[in-house]
Amino acid sequence: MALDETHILDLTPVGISSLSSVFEAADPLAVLSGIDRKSLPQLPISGVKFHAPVERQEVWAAGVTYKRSKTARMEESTAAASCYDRVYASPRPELFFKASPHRVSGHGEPLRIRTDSNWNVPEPELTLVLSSKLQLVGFTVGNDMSSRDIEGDNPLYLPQAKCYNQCCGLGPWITLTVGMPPRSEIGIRLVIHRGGKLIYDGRTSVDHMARTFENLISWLGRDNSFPTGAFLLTGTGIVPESHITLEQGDIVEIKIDGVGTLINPVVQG
Ligand code: DO4
Ligand code: MG
Repeated sequence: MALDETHILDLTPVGISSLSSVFEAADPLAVLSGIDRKSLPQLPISGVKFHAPVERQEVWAAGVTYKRSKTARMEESTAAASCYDRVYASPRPELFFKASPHRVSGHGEPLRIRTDSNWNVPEPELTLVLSSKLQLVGFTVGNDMSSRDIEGDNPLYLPQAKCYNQCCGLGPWITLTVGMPPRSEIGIRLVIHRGGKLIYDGRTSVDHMARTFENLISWLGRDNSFPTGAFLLTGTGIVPESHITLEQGDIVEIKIDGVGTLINPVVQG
């Protein structure tokens, strides 16, 4: 558990060694606030290796929830333009399976460019952390890595553009729902560095999302169960201009207000 910007607390001495033991509790906040922090070991963040904050949960994603995503997709695919246009305004959102836990990278771990793709971007997305009852227990930062040439070639290729090894970043940690600012104050920033230089800097606000969290969760839960909980990336509102594609060695930084900054190096598959 993060204590402040510089230290984390080791909760194992009080018997908390999994995320789900907190998230499946009737009141996750009560579990954490009932702990006597002074008695626990404090570790400097600089010496900690972060794993993705995912255990056995499935990772799903919503798409075309911001106007910028709709426009970018309509530009990348003439064949599918009307699909993107319609889904933005339809009652039923676009929801897709993004990753099983072994495909997810945590803070500092690499994210991959597919070997068979030449146009790849990060997608910075506020990510909902859901209990097995689909209760919204927290938020984290998500990176929905996407191969735009594969997705743009044919919408039926979407699962290949989205789901492969090291296709998803999550982390660095989870903020409980009570700790988040109101939606109108959650800014998202995406920065890409190449060879020590800034090559992209974009921002949006969750306030520009066309759907509510509750709407996305209710569609995800239709005739669908999540016995170990789920993560739901809520879609991107930042899409770099069409000439930008990720390269081996790029550093992708995503900052979401209320959570923190997820940083990943990019590797070429
Ligand atoms: O339909 C393509 C994917 C959309 C997406 O991932 C997004 O809008 O974030
Ligand atoms: Mg996305």
